[in-house]
Amino acid sequence: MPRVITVGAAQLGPIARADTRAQVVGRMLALMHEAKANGCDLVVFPELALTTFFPRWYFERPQDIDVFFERDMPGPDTQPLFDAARTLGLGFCLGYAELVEEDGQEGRKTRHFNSAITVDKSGAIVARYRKIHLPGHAEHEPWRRFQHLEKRYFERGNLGFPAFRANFGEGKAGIFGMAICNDRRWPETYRVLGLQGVEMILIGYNTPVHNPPAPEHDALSHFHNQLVMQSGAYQNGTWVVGVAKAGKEEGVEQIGNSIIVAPSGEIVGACTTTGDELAVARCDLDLTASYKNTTFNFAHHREPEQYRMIVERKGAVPPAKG
Ligand code: CDT
Repeated sequence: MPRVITVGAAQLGPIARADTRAQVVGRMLALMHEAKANGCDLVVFPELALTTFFPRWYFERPQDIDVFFERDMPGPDTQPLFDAARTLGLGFCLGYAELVEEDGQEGRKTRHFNSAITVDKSGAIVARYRKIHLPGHAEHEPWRRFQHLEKRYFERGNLGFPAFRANFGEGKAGIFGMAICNDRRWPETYRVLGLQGVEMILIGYNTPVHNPPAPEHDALSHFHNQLVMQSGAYQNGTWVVGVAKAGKEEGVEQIGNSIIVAPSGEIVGACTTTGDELAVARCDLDLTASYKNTTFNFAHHREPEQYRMIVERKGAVPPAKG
């Protein structure tokens, strides 16, 4: 019997800075109900889904930053998502800003991560990921029309790219992985998960149309979005679900273009607006096999020893002789 997981890409339109968590969670619950009505087993929400994309502003005071972070997951505002998972029998993947209080040798330490969790149909958190490729800059750069201060507000993720087994019902178990936004542009993300046999990668993102250091890329933002996820899927024989926070948010235009990509690299589901929208696709996890067992049979065709020789040379091309 094929292992078919029906997935909903639960794109969110803009979230204003003044919007409350309860308002946003209300919108997410509406998408979860729509997903259930469409037969979904799993819905994927965007990166930093509970708030506006706050790294676009420069803040100095910790209290101005920490309001965007969750100390508990679930907390009082997010508990309804977990309750809905249980009552609807619907898993979800959620991106959010995670604040962790740790007791270390030097006393209490507050840590900030750009994180995602996967929750199963019983409402249990089955996996956690913390964003590794943090884009942007750490200092205020007033020349930009808007900031991208992820390197200021987040620590680099410390959990690696772990693939995990999850079960979304009878005949709906598989190997999953998560990545967040800028991670999707890096082949290493997919390959590290691919080497663990991943069958479906869940990715949320917030991507402005305008890239201040390279405005010449703006017109290619949708093309690049699709290019990286389609090639990541094909080259690793995996499903990829990419979900945007879209539309004009606090004056900044963000791409939508949420897509569900098959292991063939083909797009099989897509959002067509820049608002709250659900795109649904039936994803047969067993379709991964014909790629993993043939063209991308890693055990048979990869040449890690050859790659290592180049890495040890640090990738630099030796100077020309003579
Ligand atoms: N949130 C996030 O990671 N955004 C980045 C913007 C980089 S500008 C090309 C992204 O890779 O989409």
